[in-house]
Amino acid sequence: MVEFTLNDEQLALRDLAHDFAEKEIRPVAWQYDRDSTFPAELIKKAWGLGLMNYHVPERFGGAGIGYLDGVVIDEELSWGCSGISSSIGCNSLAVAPLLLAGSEELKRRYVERLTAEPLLASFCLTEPDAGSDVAAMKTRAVRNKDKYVITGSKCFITNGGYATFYTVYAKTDLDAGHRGISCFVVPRDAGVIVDKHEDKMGQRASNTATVTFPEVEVPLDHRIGGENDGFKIAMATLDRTRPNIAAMATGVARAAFEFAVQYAQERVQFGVPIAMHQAIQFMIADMATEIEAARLLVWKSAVQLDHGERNTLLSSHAKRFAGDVAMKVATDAVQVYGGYGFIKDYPVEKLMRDAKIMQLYEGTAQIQRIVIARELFAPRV
Ligand code: COS
Repeated sequence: MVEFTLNDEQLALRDLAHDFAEKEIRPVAWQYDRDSTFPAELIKKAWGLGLMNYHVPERFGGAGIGYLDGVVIDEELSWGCSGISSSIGCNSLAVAPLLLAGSEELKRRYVERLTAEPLLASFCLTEPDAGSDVAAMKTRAVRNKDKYVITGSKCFITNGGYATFYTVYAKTDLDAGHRGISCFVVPRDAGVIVDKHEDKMGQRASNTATVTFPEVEVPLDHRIGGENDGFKIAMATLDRTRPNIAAMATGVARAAFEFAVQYAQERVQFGVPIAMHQAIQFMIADMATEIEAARLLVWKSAVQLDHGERNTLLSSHAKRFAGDVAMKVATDAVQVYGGYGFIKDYPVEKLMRDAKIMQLYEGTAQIQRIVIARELFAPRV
């Protein structure tokens, strides 16, 4: 049977996340965007409520909730503000490789720290010359007796400036392309340098940094999974986290849609609220349909994970579609506001800027189409 309804626990999680978004995130979201304020206090509160690290199994101090539960939370938090929600949600991306392939000892030592204290971790994959083309990375990890020496630089790292540890991808075999990458956990105090805080178009409350590893040494047991298994660990991680980005995109779209509906009922032109004009109605109708469709893909891609199935195709469907929907709906919301939509005093201008990243991070809309086409023409099992 196909179920499109949430159970009581999921409804309670949704209410908890919505309440937090409405009462804690929304009141500061536009100010934090303007000032590019990192939401440290909100992160602590979200941690206290269990809205962070929620997939971490109970034996490591987490709630161990499912993937559908997670995307329901993320849509609500991003309805509040996707910059703040990126900051709150980033730990899930950082620990996914550890949960997937890390040793019990590494999980105890690192994952458990995040559930014991409101600390942050970051996922370090992207480099200046290796964004979509992961295998082109230059960061390398050289084995030296009982240590790996990691040298290189990673860019666009969410929470990079505030992380206590990093999950880092580096070449362990320079000649083996994607088969020569390994994944490591690197504590910040091993000598990691945070170089730069990016001044971004949107999601300005989130911290995006360059993180450099100048011959940073980690013990051999800090490798996550087998040597040279890193590329597959990265891909499997993204399969698990792209539904969350798609959920966040749906939350941004829903926020823009709600503002547009409200404004269309208040704004009078030609003697009637503009909601009475068919041109506006059609835009609003399309927004509503697209948001519903995005959410269905998000839920389906998450439920597939809850069933223990590989979700590469659905994860990319959801990420591609919901990202494009967020951009279109937010742009149309600005259109409904007319000239006022272009002014920072009105809420939709921020949402349009925030929406853009949904088509970029965790794999661009074009990369998602590549994944979809490959899965269709040559499905992997
Ligand atoms: N799960 C497990 N393994 C996977 C996988 C997945 N989802 N996708 C690919 N693989 C495996 C393949 O099976 C292949 O294995 P073999 O070595 O046994 O042949 C290997 O990984 C290489 O796959 P592929 O040939 O598809 O690799 P490409 O270098 O062509 O890269 C893309 C594929 C472009 C899809 C990948 O590099 C990608 O997703 N890039 C975007 C990265 C990204 O999202 N960056 C954002 C920053 S992270 S926040």
